Amino acid sequence: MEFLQDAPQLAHPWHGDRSLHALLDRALPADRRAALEADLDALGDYAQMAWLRAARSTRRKPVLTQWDAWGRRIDRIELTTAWLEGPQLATRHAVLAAGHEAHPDARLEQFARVYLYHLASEFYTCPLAMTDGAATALKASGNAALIGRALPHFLSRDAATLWLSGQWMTETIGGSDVGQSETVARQDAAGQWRLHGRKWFSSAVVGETALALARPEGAAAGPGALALFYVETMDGEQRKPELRIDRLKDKLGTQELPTAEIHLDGLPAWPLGELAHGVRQVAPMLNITRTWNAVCAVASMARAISLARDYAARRQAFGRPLIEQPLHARTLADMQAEFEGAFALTFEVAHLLGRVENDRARPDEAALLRLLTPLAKLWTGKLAVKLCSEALECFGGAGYIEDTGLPQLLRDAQVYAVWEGTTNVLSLDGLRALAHGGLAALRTTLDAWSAGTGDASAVQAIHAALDAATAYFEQHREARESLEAGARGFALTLARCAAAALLARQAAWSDRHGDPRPAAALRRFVGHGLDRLGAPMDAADTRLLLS
Ligand code: MFK
Repeated sequence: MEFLQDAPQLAHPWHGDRSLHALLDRALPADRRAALEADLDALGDYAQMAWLRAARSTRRKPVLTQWDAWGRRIDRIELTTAWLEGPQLATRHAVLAAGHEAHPDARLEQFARVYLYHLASEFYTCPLAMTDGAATALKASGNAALIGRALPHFLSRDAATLWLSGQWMTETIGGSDVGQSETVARQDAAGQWRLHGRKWFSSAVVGETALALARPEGAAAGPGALALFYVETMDGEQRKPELRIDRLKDKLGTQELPTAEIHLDGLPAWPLGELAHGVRQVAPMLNITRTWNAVCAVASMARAISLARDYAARRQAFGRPLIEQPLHARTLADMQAEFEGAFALTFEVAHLLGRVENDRARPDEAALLRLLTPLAKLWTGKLAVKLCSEALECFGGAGYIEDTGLPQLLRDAQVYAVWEGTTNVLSLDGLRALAHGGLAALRTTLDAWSAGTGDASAVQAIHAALDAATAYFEQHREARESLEAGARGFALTLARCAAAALLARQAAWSDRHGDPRPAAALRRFVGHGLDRLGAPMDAADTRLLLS
């Protein structure tokens, strides 16, 4: 009988996740922690079922049918099974609604659900993220009519009344630089605003609503003159004729997600607030979707590590299981330590968000949240690609074979660095956030987070890296070009400092509860180095290297 290798088995994503258990045990009051259990159990069950189902099924993509047999424009999109199950799952387990409960722990509890649901949902979390962002932007706008109309649908706990929102920003002329948008808003004879233009990356075009940037007719050029509008896409069961889906994108990953190019041909629209400063008005949405992005990126890392670990115990090479091979074990341990750091930072952002939204944060914590949100997004976006790539390698050639389900992890992970602002755009946003006092807030908070640890060398490393980052900022703050040129290394250094301090806090708590593993993660994470500033490079060398 020929040798047959066992496939990797997916451990229950909730029962088997010690990081999530330790976090929730530490951070939540006992009654709220207990109340969460049923949803996390069910979402973990669903995730395990979805992994097994995917292994037995032919992979499908959404299909756009633009015309019916009689020539009527229909733009119907057929969705995958997980997407059809999405409204039920999301509402039954309050994946959106839980985050908007009036409680400082609401966001942490919500994002624990998101983390478990994300991969099984086949990125149905994308429209959920945008809907969450739209709910948050609507609340921030104070537009009572739109809040009354849309919010009950966005936060519905009943699949029959759930509405999803898109986020229509990107155009052919501008992805990062949305200020160049060409979509125009015109008022018709009755005073109704209508949108005319083309949106080039409409993620998850299935939503009943969207928030869209457009330039009111006659307004000046540039970002400040853009306005933010709310639109509805459906007339009952029919898509509105003023919205045309030109085609679905053919993407590297996230293939179950119907990302579309669309034309707006007079689609009725309602401004959220003033008819200008649309970027400022959409910013609350961006910060929410960026938090989802980070949580989903760590979910991909957790999945990749879980499968690679399981496989390392099953696969024998050179006379023993891979996990007993010192170099392979070390590789996995390195991945685990980086994951734990990213996990700690991401869920701290989620927790802080809930405290800030519920007026339970100190003033400097609002500044801290503003800074840590882009840092978490940009770091986890890159790290997910790195760890998923490393995980595929842990399977040798099998990791390169489609029907193991492994390559999809890597292809999907690439989106986290691109969505919602690239790494460089987010690095620049980190600089923008410093205007609100984020650096001082970070310094004070890092000390508080790491105060209880017995790991003096970790504390020393955190201080040294933060001092180096602060010195870099002080040295370049008046020289915008060189400050921006080093913004990525600066942002990554701050992210790693924050993650190390958070690991120190978790390690101190876990030590008291008899678990020495987070302390080992802290040592290893710090051992990888916190300072990512890199050697300075002058602009002349940059030009030479590009010439
Ligand atoms: C599973 C996970 C799912 C995740 C969801 C997936 C959905 C994916 C769909 C997409 O990817 S949609 C495309 C997303 N596109 C972007 O994220 C755009 C990236 N570009 C940027 O973020 C640029 O930095 C930006 C568009 C914001 C630059 O625009 P501007 O107008 O040149 O910015 P400016 O003038 O610096 O800022 C305008 C105002 O917004 C300022 O406020 P004031 O007017 O009061 O001075 C800024 O402070 C404010 N602002 C900008 N970013 C902010 C912010 N405020 C708070 N938070 C921020 N992040």
